Amino acid sequence: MNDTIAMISTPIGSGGISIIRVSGEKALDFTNEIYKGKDLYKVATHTIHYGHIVDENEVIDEVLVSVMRAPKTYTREDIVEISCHGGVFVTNKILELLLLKGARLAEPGEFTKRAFLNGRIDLTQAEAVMDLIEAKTKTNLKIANLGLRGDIKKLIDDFRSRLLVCMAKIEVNIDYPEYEDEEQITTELLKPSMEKMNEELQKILNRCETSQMIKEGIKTVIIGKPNVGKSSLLNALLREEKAIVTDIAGTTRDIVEGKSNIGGIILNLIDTAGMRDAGDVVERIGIQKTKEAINKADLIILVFDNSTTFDDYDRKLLTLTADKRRIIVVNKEDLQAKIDVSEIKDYILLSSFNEKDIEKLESKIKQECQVGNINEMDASYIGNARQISKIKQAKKAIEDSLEAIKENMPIDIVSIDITSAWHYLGEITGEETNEELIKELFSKFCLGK
Ligand SMILES: Nc1nc2c(ncn2[C@@H]2O[C@H](COP(=O)(O)OP(=O)(O)OP(=O)(O)O)[C@@H](O)[C@H]2O)c(=O)[nH]1
Ligand SMILES: [Mg+2]
Repeated sequence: MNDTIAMISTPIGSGGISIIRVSGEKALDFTNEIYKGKDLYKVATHTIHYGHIVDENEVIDEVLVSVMRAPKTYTREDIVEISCHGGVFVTNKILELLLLKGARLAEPGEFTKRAFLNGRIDLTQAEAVMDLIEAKTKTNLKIANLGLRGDIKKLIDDFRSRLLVCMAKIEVNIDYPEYEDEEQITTELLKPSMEKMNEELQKILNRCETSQMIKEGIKTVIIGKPNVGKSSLLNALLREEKAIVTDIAGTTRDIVEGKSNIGGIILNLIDTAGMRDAGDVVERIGIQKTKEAINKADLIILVFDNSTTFDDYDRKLLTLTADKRRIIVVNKEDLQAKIDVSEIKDYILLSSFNEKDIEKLESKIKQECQVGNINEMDASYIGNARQISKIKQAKKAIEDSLEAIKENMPIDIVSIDITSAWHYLGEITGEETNEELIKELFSKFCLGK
């Protein structure tokens, strides 16, 4: 790991400035060789210097160079950042000069990987870096920042140290078996702590659906028979005329998608073809797609029309979505009511033309998906699939230990389960890790990060 890496850290394209980042033992050497200005070895750390990048004697660009000496840097190694003019050619040229001097092109995420390998951050913080870059809403941003601050690490470390206390108790018991009944006493002592941890992990897992919705957005599918106003509702939620709206039944024939941000949460909206007995092939395919969309949805908005009678199609849709998280909308409130709502339990009556109604629908969506108040969200809203799967494994091991205690198993059997729970949680923070995982995880990062 001792080689020095270099990469362009800003997006490739024309812009005000581009930044080329160099990290490693020779970061200052390589930069000094292509930089005309102060000797970078003689400047104070964390300072910025004006000068020129030169190729032999030819000036390539006028730049600002930031010098950050180890260990207080992103990677804990010496880092130099060259801010040059934001042209594709000039940026590449500077990178090329650094490579010619002996720097190696950094792999995606390699700077962050070094931060991890050098012990500045743990894996949850590294993953939070990526979440922060990808954040599309203030909720995403808030949760990513909690991760970056180390709150997930703290949460997991706390579980691990509690498990360690249990493991130590067992160790003592195994080392001093001469005390009679000691084994029985020890397992009974362990039980309450293991039960408590089991409950707490369950709480985190209960939230993970919500957390993933916060992270990925709420996959919301609008369904209803033809002409009830599904596309009108989609357009209203998107504040954009995305789908075609006409008074002809069967207007939407293919899936129409759009994204909207409702106060910090992304709605991934899908408008579908009106469900009814399929007339032609195109419509049949549309309906098939609708069924698939329903299966994958986090939330269904089922639309009925206030101005028509409640019929068998409506009834069918009510049954089809009975087990899904759904909101029932009775649309076209402004028209004369013909619908009989006796079969519908919980619904909202609205008009897709009314902005206030749309805002009400948005609050209802947040309430239904329990993503209401972002101020209440803390690091236990773990939305990372890798971390969740490890929590599930750890919880399973804790359940097994409780089972073993219940069955009066020997204490070393109980110990095996507790130790594996401790290992699984260690994989979340990266204290327990393997080469493959690290490689896979950082390869998803963007270049130059
Ligand atoms: N009066 C009134 N008309 C509405 C309202 N919402 C939609 N409409 C009208 O209802 C008709 C059908 O609307 P669409 O949004 O195309 O309905 P749809 O459910 O997408 O229909 P298909 O794509 O054919 O399944 C259009 O003429 C809309 O202008 C409403 O709240 N009030
Ligand atoms: Mg439509």
